[in-house]
Amino acid sequence: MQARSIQFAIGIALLACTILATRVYEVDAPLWRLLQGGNLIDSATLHLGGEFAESNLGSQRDPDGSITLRMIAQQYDFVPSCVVVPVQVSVHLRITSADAVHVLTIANTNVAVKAVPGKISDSFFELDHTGEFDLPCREFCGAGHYAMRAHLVVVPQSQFPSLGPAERAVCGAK
Ligand SMILES: [Cu+2]
Repeated sequence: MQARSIQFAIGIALLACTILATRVYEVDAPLWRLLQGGNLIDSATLHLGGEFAESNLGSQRDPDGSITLRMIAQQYDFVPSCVVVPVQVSVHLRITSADAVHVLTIANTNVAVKAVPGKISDSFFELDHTGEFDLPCREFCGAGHYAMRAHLVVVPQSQFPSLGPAERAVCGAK
């Protein structure tokens, strides 16, 4: 009789632990991330509105003079496919993925940013000379991975404010 009730107590304790552990990972942790300001986003509705709506993509000058650059990674390209930023200005890159995990890199620099579906990744970089850079994907993401790349054009600071939103998001067939 004694042994059975000990077994029963252990069984109840194990069950309680399982429920608690599941709850922590499935409910508490995601809720906590969300309350942290959680860079979470629904990858299925990216294009329908909000921060990553098409009209918000590309680079824009913020009121404090810095640049925010928003991009979406998807199999097998980056949107926009060509972006423009001014030289020697801090660029705040915000990127998310519509599908798989991708890594946006700026060739010949050490900039590499992971783009994960459901999450917004933040990164800051500043380029010290004008010119053009390749932005290849460095995370194998499927059959089209090796052709997945965008382009970055770094222009003199004086030239950037005169570019309209359309020009900042598209810089010709490169
Ligand atoms: Cu990729």
